[in-house]
Amino acid sequence: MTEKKFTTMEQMESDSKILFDRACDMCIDTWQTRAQDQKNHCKFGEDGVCCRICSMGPCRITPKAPKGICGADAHAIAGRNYLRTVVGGAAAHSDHGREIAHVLYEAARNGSYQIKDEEKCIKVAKEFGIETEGRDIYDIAHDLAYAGLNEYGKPFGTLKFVERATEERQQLWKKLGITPRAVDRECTEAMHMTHMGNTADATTLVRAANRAGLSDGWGGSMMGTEFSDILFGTPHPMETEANLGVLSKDMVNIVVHGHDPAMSEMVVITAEMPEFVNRARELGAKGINVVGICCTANEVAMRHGIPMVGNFLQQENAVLTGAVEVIVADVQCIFPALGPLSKCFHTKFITTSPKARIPDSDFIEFTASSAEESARNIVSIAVENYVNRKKDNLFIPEHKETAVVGYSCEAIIKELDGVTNTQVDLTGTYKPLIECIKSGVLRGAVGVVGCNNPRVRPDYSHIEIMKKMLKNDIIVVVTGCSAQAAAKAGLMSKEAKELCGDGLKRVCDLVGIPPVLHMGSCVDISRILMLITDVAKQWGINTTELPIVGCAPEWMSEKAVSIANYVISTGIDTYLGIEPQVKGSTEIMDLITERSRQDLGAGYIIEMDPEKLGDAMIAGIEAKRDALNI
Ligand code: SF4
Ligand code: MSK
Repeated sequence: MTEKKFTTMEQMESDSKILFDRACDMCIDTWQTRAQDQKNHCKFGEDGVCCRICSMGPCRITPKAPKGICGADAHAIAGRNYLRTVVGGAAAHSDHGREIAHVLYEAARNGSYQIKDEEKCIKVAKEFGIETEGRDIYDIAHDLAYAGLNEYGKPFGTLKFVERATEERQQLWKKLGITPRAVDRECTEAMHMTHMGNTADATTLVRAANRAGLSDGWGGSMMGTEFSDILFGTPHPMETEANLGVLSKDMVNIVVHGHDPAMSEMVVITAEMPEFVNRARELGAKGINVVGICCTANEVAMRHGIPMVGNFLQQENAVLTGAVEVIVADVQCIFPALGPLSKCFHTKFITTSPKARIPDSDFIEFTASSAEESARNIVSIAVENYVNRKKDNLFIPEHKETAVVGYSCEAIIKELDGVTNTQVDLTGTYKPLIECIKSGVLRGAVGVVGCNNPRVRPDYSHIEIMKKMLKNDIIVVVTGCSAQAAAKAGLMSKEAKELCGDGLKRVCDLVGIPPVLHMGSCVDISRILMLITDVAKQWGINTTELPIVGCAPEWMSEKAVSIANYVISTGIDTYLGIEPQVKGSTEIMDLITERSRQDLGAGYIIEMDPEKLGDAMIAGIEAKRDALNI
């Protein structure tokens, strides 16, 4: 058997360079040129000590001016900015979850959206105390969606999914006053707290950030994941491909971009309809090729095997190939630059959400009731646009890799069931995984998540850190744009076991899995929360004791800061390769690192050098093993 050659960073960067040069030749700007223009970042902004909360300011903290006009110091200002960042992320994730809950509410047997996972619908409905016996599944789903929507604004009590956490976490959150109540309440209250003339105490601001983050992870995001599974199916492993090479030179290419699967699912299904495929053929194309970018790529890859054309910083590259008929986006992580860029090609840039209106895009609103019609419209525009493609002006890089995607918690347990020892009944549990960790066959696990970022060499930290983990027998789970970085480098292929230490390689062989497990989109970090929680419960230890860490090596989004807050609050150390913008306050820095470890048992570890960051993660895992005496 010939040894597999994995796509290298240099090969990917060489493809990007060709596309970048194409842009320069056409006098089009891209993120590379704009990052160059913006490279002298505002120091006050970077350090988090610019306050523009009221019009007496903006006030900027310097040694000569240590307080704003109202008397707010660096700690109050950096703390307020930090909390507002978390709220931005928590609101975005949670509102995504709310949209899905509305779609679930509208689901009907003869409607645009149906229930795909009845078992999960019944299971989650029971958690909410909804009567399920002898009832129509759509009535149950309707009640569940209503109960879920109520989680956003209920006047009393705390979030239902908090009851899924370990008893130790629930008690600690109660003690610290960070148990999330209604999702909207946490976001609104945090905005109120940070209004001019309110909270100036650093600890209170960071605690509110923990609570707002928890309302995302154990609230909005978790509902987003669970309700998406109910509507579109709980993911199970399937093969796909990744990188720009998945674009087709002789098919109609539709790129789905953004986050909410309600839009992308419908586009995928519509693009398979014979009437559109036949029309594409009439116009000279071989068919229709739907591919994904950012988290939408994760959503449709793990449920339909749709190829991933790339991650966040690759969105312009996809258009620059000249091979995209339509790029259609719903919410979050969409460059406004796609508007003017698409105008330089035949590409139609379509936006679908009133929450993300972008100049130079065509707006086709997507709602549960108009979904079919909107999807037909979008696919039709793409097909009819094929004849406008300039076939002599294409550059589709050839690199692509295969990847196995779709390891939901249910799928992981199912895979583990396939290898359980029948003498002891370990079916339906993580116990085989726990045994592998206890025995040292696996040293531990890492969740690598989040965006890529022009501040660093894009994708490099993701890929190099993952490779380092694999070599050291540490299994990796991924979500978001980290997943696409892994997929592009071949790390989600089963052949990637060749990059692993002996222990992890053996596990991959035995279970038949790749060493990097794809768990979905950014909201699906809630799957990682459940994985960690159930492993801790079945092991009989606290989450803080697990030899498991989180890592966001190239994060850029407010959502990532919200995620980091719920991950550390769940007891998992989080390693960051980009500094949070709070450096101007020693107190806030201490609160999110050392003090967080004292109070929550986990905090941030910040290190910009990916080599050192990886070493620190391994050291962190080994220290947890030592403490457990394993
Ligand atoms: Fe300046 Fe205080 Fe107003 Fe902020 S709230 S801008 S520190 S006066
Ligand atoms: S899409 S939040 S760039 S991971 Fe979820 Fe990627 Fe980060 Fe957006």
